[in-house]
Amino acid sequence: LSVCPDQSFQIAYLLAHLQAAPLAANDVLLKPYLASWDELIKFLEALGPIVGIISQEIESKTTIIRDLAQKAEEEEKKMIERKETTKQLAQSKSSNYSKMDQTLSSGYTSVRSMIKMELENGLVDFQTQTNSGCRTLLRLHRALLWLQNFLHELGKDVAKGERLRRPSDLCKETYQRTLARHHSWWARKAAELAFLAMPERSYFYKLVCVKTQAEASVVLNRVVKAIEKVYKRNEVALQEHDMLDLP
Ligand code: 1PW
Repeated sequence: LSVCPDQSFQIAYLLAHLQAAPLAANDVLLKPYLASWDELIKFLEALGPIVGIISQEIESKTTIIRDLAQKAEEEEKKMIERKETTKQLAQSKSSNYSKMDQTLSSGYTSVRSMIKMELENGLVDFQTQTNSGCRTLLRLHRALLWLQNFLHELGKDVAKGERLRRPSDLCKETYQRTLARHHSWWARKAAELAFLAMPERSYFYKLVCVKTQAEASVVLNRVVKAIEKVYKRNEVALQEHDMLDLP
């Protein structure tokens, strides 16, 4: 995939971040996951001002998780500094400092380490709404299913003579069968406005640097496959911890 000139969104970067996200057999690294979202947000922003406003809501979710990660990192630094002082005072090597390091470090590295750390520290509320990383990830996770479905539909090629469907219709249908059920009446109205403002197919071709539907199919299907892999892993991780309905 080549870099497309004169635009912010780069499908090559999106694919690279998505492919960097899977960790080991069943985990997802948060940094590339959030970087994938940065790129997806650029994609949405390129679709016009109304969709742009809606994507700010998604962006705020990525900010919440990044802020949590940053705070955790600062806490960790402070702890290590404190330990250093205690160490100097005690002047002894025989302690469990290294054990503390392990429990503290990098809770927000991956989806599973975040779930584990937040659960262990009682940060996940199953009854009322909080800004835990887990419930915030769930919002992104649900939105990713919509994007996966939308891009999949957009990437479908048709037989000769058949007509390609309008992106705004595809967007509307995929939204209604995925994300809409999780949204309030107001959010659904906002989404409906965005469907009306959706550009034509040729505009999407430009965004992903292709000229024909056949080329678009190839590119979009690579992205959809990469999204699918990440999505499935997160679905399993959240489901294993009963986190698919976090308020
Ligand atoms: C391009 C056409 C847009 C249709 C798809 C919509 C994209 C998803 C973002 C919709 C945002 C609508 C307003 C707010 C919704 C929030 O309530 C919701 N956030 C998300 C990202 O789904 C849930 O977050 P909350 O309220 O539980 O913190």
